[in-house]
Amino acid sequence: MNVLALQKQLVDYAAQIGVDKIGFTTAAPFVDLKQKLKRQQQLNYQSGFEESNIELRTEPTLLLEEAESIIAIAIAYPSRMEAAPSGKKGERRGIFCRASWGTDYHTVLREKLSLIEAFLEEKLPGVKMRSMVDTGELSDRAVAERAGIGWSGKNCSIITPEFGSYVYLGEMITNIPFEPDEQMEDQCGECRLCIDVCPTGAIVQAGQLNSHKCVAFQTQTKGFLPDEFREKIGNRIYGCDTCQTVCPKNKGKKNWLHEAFKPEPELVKPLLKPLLQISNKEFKSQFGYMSGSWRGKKPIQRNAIIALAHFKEVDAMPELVELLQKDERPMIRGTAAWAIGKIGAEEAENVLLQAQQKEQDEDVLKEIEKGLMLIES
Ligand code: B12
Ligand code: SF4
Ligand code: SF4
Repeated sequence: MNVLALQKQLVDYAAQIGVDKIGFTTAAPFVDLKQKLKRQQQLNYQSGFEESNIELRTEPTLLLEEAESIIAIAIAYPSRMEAAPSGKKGERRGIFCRASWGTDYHTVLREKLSLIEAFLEEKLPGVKMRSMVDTGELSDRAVAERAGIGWSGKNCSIITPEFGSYVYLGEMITNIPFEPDEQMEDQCGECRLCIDVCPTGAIVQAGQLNSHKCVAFQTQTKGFLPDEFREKIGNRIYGCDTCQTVCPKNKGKKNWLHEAFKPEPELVKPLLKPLLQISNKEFKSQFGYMSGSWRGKKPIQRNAIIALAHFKEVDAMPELVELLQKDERPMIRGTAAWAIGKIGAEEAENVLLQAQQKEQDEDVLKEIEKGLMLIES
């Protein structure tokens, strides 16, 4: 079959199955990215969530021997929700970032890529394909950039003229020599809003992130949240959208296109207090379908405690005291101790002094100490 004709049919088919944007690039090595990744590794700016083998990340033929091209797909996700509940005293709420609204995007994009695989298999039996979304070796952004899906913004995101940066990315390496698309021109221009508003200064320079400083990364770690981020995280309990919400290229992009990503307001802006006592089973059944649940309930609970401290939510004292006295996890006891000190309610000092007598864990004792110092200050 004529490759150009097949490419045209594929573009039409992708639109039919709800792929918002499709682009094509060659399977040539990602030479610039290789250098960037090496530099990021040297500087210890990598998050640790990405594939660590730089060769695999930048040489598609190592992933599919006969690789000729890469098909890049983008699916838009909503930036606003209808009927967002607002928090108030006694009923404070946290927020999951937009990339966790609705059904886990890995599921949705993998489904689309499977449909494309079946389509190509039917047209060209025996075709070689390898698909990936987020957890694969390739850099989804570098592929999308080279396939003309969007430009690489100073906030690190791939920005499309149609949907802004609120797009998920995925790709498929194939042995079909599809015609590559043109890379898009940078459209950030002189703007640098994202760099200036980032709460932790994580964007070191245009397009370069120190992941360890990024709130989105910090909300996903499982240990104690380093002190320097406790004031910055606010009520974010998973991810961070600040460098996208300020972006002028996202203005007016509601992207209400896919039912699957429609957020459940009570889940993406959940009440914080009930999160402190949620069981594993309840967490899984309520939040398990969202991408933001991938690290389990522990980081979410830790962030919820910090968010309550951020609001100085005196009403949460009984729940926090219970965590400090009874929770089996030192990180949760310690974070609760810090939060109690930060809220500084009437009983805070006594509660912390009592806990100091009983506590055996050194890390928790340090947090109790910090809590006591916060009350004094
Ligand atoms: C690890 C990871 C993270 C880490 C590190 C992010 C980062 N910027 O590197 C953390 C946990 C912080 C993170 C956060 C987020 N992530 Co993330 N993440 C990834 C993952 C798994 C790998 C990214 C990676 O390799 N980074 C290393 C850097 C060096 O490479 P890169 O960003 O891929 O490539 C670009 C840079 O090199 C850039 N670049 C341009 N100029 C310059 C200059 C210099 C000096 C350097 C070093 C680089 C550079 O050009 C490349 C192409 O754009 C990808 C999925 C995947 N497999 O690719 C998703 C992915 C990048 N994440 C995604 C999303 C949605 C997010 C969040 C928005 C989620 C949220 N709301 O909290 C934030 C955004 C934070 C941010 N400002 O980047 C989407 C991005 C979609 C898009 N439109 O761009 C991806 C593609 C997942 C997906 N399949 O949809 N993420
Ligand atoms: S996601 Fe948040 S912390 Fe990370 S770079 Fe963007 S604004 Fe900064
Ligand atoms: S805020 Fe400005 S500089 Fe940052 S990504 Fe958007 S357009 Fe580019």
